[in-house]
Amino acid sequence: MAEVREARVPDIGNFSGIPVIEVLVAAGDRVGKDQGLVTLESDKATMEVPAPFAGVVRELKVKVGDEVSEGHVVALIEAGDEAAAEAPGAAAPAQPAAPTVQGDAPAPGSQEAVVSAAQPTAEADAPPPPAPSGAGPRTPPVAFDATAVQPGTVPYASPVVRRFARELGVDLSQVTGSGRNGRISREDVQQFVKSVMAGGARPAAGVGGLDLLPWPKVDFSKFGPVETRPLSRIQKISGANLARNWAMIPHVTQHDEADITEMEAFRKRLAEENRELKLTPLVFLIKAVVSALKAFPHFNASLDGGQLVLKRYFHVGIAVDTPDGLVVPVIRDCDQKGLLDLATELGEVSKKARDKKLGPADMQGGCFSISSLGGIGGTAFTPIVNAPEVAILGVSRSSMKPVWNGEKFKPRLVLPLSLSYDHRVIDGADAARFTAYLARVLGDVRRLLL
Ligand code: CAO
Repeated sequence: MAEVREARVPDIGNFSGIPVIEVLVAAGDRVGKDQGLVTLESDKATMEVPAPFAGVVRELKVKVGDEVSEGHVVALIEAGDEAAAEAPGAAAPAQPAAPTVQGDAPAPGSQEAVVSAAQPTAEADAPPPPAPSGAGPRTPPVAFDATAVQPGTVPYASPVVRRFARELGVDLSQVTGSGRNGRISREDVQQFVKSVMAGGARPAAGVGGLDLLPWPKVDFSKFGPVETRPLSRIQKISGANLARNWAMIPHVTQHDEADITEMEAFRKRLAEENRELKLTPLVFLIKAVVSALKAFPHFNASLDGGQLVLKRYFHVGIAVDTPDGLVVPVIRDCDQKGLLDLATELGEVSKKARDKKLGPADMQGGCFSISSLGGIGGTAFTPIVNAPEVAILGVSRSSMKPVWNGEKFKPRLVLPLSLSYDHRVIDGADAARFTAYLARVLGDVRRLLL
């Protein structure tokens, strides 16, 4: 008989006492290395505990609702092929570690089930049973921007309560939960509806005291054929963050243009010499942003109550478009890295993001974000500040334009820049100075050496 070994919670950053919200396997299941065993969800991040080796699950040491920290034993696994061969279903191929997106449907293992299962109680609408083991490919250790998700942005309620709210057209984000950790019960929804119908209480004031009308409930099928698709888990979480940031930060967007004719010529030469790398304008933008953050330190800052925290490090978040939604991995210490290093790292994090392999640590600690749509098109847009940062640079597609040089029009390659900023921290004049500075540096990249 092969050796039985412990599968423990790995290093999960600064988290401890994280609830188990889903048990993904059962005793007797055969698991592949890195296959998810259980899902943990704090109020800031979701992660899976992977099997450290292949084998057969002999015993589960945790159940839904248990709280675990680094080093906690979650299962005993009989290691090795021999054990796997004995297990029922051994002929089936091992579940791959990184195939699906979690929570695309309101079914066990979905966002709805996951969120509600984080708050187990003795109520009738108790958490759903764990997802059946071996029921299809497992989620990769998908993780979200732990710094960006704030407690309370995703309403806590069971699937039954969610269904009930949907039937009544109630937006759960407007309901105040009376249960533990703000969990919303059926009674809370009923109470909410009563108060709205009575014309007294408006829908519960949301984050920051917003007093908004309920979301319009429309039966679109009355107007033509429709299809309903659930939002991905990443879309739900990033959507909650974007909504909060848009509602709470007084945004202004400053638009500018940079003449990158010479920069492009240099970039192309460099790309030719380094064909193994994908050297796009974005790496020059990262360097230019670092230079601008040094020149304008209050752009490298965060609001903390009545104080401004100024950062002395230069970690830049890059918005990456993935099939499941937007994620923002962070490239660290960009001030200490050259263009080629940044190109390598950008390629790595983009791939990791698209392969759903980013962990919480990959998305923490950003000072400033860049959202580049330059590879796609457009002339300007309004990026949303990635709180608690205070500014974000949007980049659109460069194009040749006639530029007046004082004597005649010359064809120049012009890059559109759109800087959104938190007007509580940054004044319009400084924003204009910041983008003018960026344009100057990008117009003559030798300035990056200064
Ligand atoms: N102008 C003209 N061409 C540009 C350009 C620009 N501003 N930026 C990039 N390009 C070119 C690149 O050079 C590349 O050309 P080649 O194929 O000839 O090499 C092509 O467009 C594709 O670039 P890319 O988008 O793959 O690479 P990137 O380094 O510019 O960006 C990444 C990487 C991960 C940021 C990008 O792929 C991405 O996901 N962008 C979307 C971000 C997003 O969704 N933002 C919106 C968030 S809401 O605020």
